[in-house]
Parts: sequence; C-alpha cells; structure tokens
Amino acid sequence: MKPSLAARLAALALATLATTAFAHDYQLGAIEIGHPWARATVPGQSVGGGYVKLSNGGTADRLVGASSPAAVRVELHTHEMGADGVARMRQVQAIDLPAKSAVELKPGGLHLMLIDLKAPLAEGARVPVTLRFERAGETTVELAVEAVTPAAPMQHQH
Ligand SMILES: [Cu+2]
Repeated sequence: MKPSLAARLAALALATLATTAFAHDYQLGAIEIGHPWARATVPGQSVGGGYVKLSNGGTADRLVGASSPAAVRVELHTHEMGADGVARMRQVQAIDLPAKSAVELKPGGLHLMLIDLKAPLAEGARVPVTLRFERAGETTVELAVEAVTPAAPMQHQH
C-alpha cells in the first residue's frame, strides 16, 4: 500500500520540525537571535549557562537584562582572568551590540547565567527566557537544552 499524501506530508513536517529544533532563530526588530541553547545540568546544580548568537543589523543596542520562569533570576555574565591566573565569572550590567555586528554568547565567554534553578535543565527540554534590549524591547525565546559536554579548556597564565 502506498503511503497517502497526508502521511507523506506529515513525515515532511516532522523532518522540518527536527531541523528547526536543532537550529532555531528569532527576530526582534533588527536583532536576530540565533539558536539559543543551554547546557543540561545535573540534579543539585543550582546554576546553568545560556548561550545565543545576537546579530544586530540595525543601530547600536544593548542587551540589558533577562529573566526565566525556570530560575529565580538570570544574570548577564562574562569570564575574566583574575590576577592569580584563574578564570572567574563576573556579572555585567549590559552586553553591547554595536551597529551591524554580531556578538556570540558562548561557553568560556559572555553568557546568560540562570541562578537558583527551580529544576534541573533536562536534555531535550525547552526553557523560555525573556531577553530585554535597551532599544528593541523584549522578546521571549526558548533555550534548547543540550547534552552536557566538557567545558572548553580554560586558558591559564603561567
Ligand atoms: Cu556565569
């Protein structure tokens, strides 16, 4: 028996969904919010990192805040090398998005820090996060939770 057209269309739609789940993008005014994701956490872990690529096709803007129902609060963080040669996270008040530029929030660099998680971030889950920009306003995106992978090796000064 030949699969019906409806069945084939359904299969196609599923394939499209799978692709979309892997790389999903959002648009807010001139800002493209590319593939927001978070690293899965283990039970007992109280914080989680969120990452996204922000491409600004318009005039200069700034990411000034974020929030999520999955965490008590969300901070903007950067990694910095301390005088002792140990990399540490530091909270920043805003992340600059110069005109016509892209800024990537990624492990080992700028990131969203979900603080006091209400539940572990499970692989495959989607976690809503609202991003607030100074000019563009705010929008809610979903972080795709991906498997725990070893962190990028930290650079140490000797
Ligand atoms: Cu952090």
